[in-house]
Amino acid sequence: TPEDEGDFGVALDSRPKTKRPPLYKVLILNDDYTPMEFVIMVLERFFGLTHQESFELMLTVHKKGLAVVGVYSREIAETKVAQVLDMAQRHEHPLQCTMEKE
Ligand code: TYC
Repeated sequence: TPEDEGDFGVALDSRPKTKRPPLYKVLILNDDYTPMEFVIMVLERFFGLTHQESFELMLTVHKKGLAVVGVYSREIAETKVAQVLDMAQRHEHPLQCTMEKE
């Protein structure tokens, strides 16, 4: 252990281990075909944003190419990505959504 072993290699480090699980950013990517209203609806439905917040974030993605739409544990992030991709596929829109470790 990092400290307090003395000459004996005995673990005397009493600091609690507080390692937290990694968080993942969920990102939405711009494309030329997905309707703006569809992106707004997806952000409202799956990311708990208001219509106003969703409108502004959609415009950020439209102008900048991508944006982080939320930060979650791995399992929740995977679910959000799957929900977005499934909804996009079912409406035949090319909207892309991915996740990235923080
Ligand atoms: N660029 C799209 C359009 O002009 C709108 C759009 C915004 C698409 C955000 C995807 O993640 C996106 N219809």
